[in-house]
Amino acid sequence: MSSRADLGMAREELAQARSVVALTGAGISAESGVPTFRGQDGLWRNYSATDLATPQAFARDPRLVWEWYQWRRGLIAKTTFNAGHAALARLEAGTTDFLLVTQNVDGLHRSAGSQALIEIHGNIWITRCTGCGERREDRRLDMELPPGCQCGGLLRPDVVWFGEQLELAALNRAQDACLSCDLMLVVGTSAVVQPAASFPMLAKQKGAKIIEVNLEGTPLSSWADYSFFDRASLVLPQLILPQS
Ligand code: BJW
Ligand code: ZN
Repeated sequence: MSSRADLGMAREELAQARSVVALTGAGISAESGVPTFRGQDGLWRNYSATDLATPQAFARDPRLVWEWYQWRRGLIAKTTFNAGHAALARLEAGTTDFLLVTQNVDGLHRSAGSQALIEIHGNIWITRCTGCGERREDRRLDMELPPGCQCGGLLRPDVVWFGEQLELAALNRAQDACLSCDLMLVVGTSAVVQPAASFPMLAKQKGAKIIEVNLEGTPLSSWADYSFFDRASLVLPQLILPQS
């Protein structure tokens, strides 16, 4: 566990780094009111991942899967970005080469102003037609379920479920950035879902420094250069100071 003195050192490393990748997970949005997946109040406590977040579940019962997504969309619609998201948007503005790789589908990083952003598990506000493949932003909370496309196909949320491939271009861009960065910030992820869970090790093997921010220990904590075990909305603003 890193100390207050480490906070100053980590801040300095971040300020000096030329190329930075930030990898975020559900924990950064938890303080905005978006439920996480694992842990005490996580979604998988009350819902089964295999019943809801797999292509098989959608094929079996698209209405059930959509009801769960509409409930989550309703929750997310009421939230706004927090000081953790805002700090990462600031970091982008002040870093020569920056990429934010998020596993989150809530869109809060973009609302906070992040632009160099890859949403590797997709976005809950975009639908994709299982027939013609068309993607479009769709923020409706009151449509009949499951929604259909003009082509007659069924719409699905444009997110990546277990057993599905991540979009190759996004995956390659994220992995390339991990292989060439000087420093990686890993925030609010349990680091158990592949392939994102292996990104920090890719960076570490190429010599990057790893700074972790999480409420609790993760598989990364034993080899990260710094681990700060506190809320992302408290730690990130201390690591990434406002530009003077
Ligand atoms: C705070 C905080 C605060 C809280 N401040 N911190 C290799 C080995 C074994 C298995 C596999 C493998 N390769 C692939 C697999 C299978 C699978 C996988 O990884 N399974 C593991 C569970 C074992 N992966 C896949 O299927 C992926 N596809 C793939 O790899 O394709 C190729 C392939 C397929 C099949 C076999 C082999 C290869 C796709 C993964 C898609 C994940 N999808 C989901 C749902 C997205 C849509 C939706 O939102 O509905 O993505 S699952 C869910 O988990 C979601 C998240 O993005 C993802 C990660 O979760 P995250 O963000 O880490 O959240 P939590 O809740 O786990 O953690 C929150 C953390 O925050 C905690 O640590 C807290 O302490 C912390 N925290 N408050 C700071 N205030
Ligand atoms: Zn269609």
